[in-house]
Amino acid sequence: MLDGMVSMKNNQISIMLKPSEKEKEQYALDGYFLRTNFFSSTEIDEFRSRARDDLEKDLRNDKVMIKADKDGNTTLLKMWYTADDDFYGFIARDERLVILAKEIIGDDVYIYSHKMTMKNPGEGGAWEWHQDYGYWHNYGLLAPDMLSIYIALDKSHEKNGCLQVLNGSHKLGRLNHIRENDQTIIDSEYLNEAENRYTAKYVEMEEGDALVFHCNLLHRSDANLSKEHRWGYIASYNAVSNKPFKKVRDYGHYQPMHMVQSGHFMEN
Ligand SMILES: O=C(O)CCC(=O)C(=O)O
Repeated sequence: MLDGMVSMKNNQISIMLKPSEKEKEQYALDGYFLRTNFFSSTEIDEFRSRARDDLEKDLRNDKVMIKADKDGNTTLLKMWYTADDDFYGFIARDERLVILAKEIIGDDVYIYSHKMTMKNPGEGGAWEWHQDYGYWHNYGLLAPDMLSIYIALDKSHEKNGCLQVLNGSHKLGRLNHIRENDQTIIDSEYLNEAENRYTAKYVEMEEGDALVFHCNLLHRSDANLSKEHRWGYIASYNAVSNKPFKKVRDYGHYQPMHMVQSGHFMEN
C-alpha cells in the first residue's frame, strides 16, 4: 500500500477514504498528519485556475476580506458560510474530506466553514500563532471536536509562507487568546512557554497535498515575500453533537450535510 493511499486492484483505482492507523497515531501524537497527492494533478490544476479567476473577480467586487499583519502585509481571505451545490460547496462535501473528518473526530460531522487563504507574491501577510478553537470556542462551541483540512493549491514552503505548527501542542487544550492587529492570537507569555516545550515545524506541501489538523494545534505562517503564490483552501468540520449553543457569528451553524462522490466538483 502506498502512503498516498492509492492502490491498484483488479485494474481499478480504489481510494482509501479512511485514515490509516499510522495517520491516526500521528494525529493523536502531533495533532496533524499530511496526505500527499490528496487531489490529483488534474483536480488541483482545475481548482487553482478556477479559484484564481473567481476570487480575483470577488476581490475587485469587495467580496474578499483583506487582513493586514503587524508589518502591513496583506492576506486575502474568502469565506463561505454554507456548502452549497456549487464548485466550492462540492469540494467541502467531497467524500474524501468528509470521511476523514468523521473518522478522526469519531462522530457525525457537518461543515463549520470553508475558506481560501491567499498570499499573493511579495505581499501575502503573516498569521501569528493561534489555535482555531481559541476563537471558535467564543462562538458558542463547548468542545474541541473540530478539525480542519488544508489543501495546498500552490506548492508551499518556507519562502512563500507555508504553515508552521508546534508539534503536539494540541495536547495543551485551549489557551487564552487576545485580539491584536486584526488577528486573534495566543498570549505571548504562554506562547514562549509552549515554544520551549514543543518543536516548531514548517509543513511544506506540494500542490494537491492535504494537511489534517486538530483545532487546538498551534499554527502560524510567515509573510510571502517570494515571487510565488501561496493559496490554500481550508475546510473545517465540527461534530454534529457539538453544534453552537448560541448564535454569535453568521457561520458555523448546523445544517444537514449531503456528502458527494470524490471529484464531483470537477463536473460543475
Ligand atoms: O493561511 C495561513 O497560513 C493560516 C490560516 C489560518 O491559520 C487560519 O485561517 O486560521
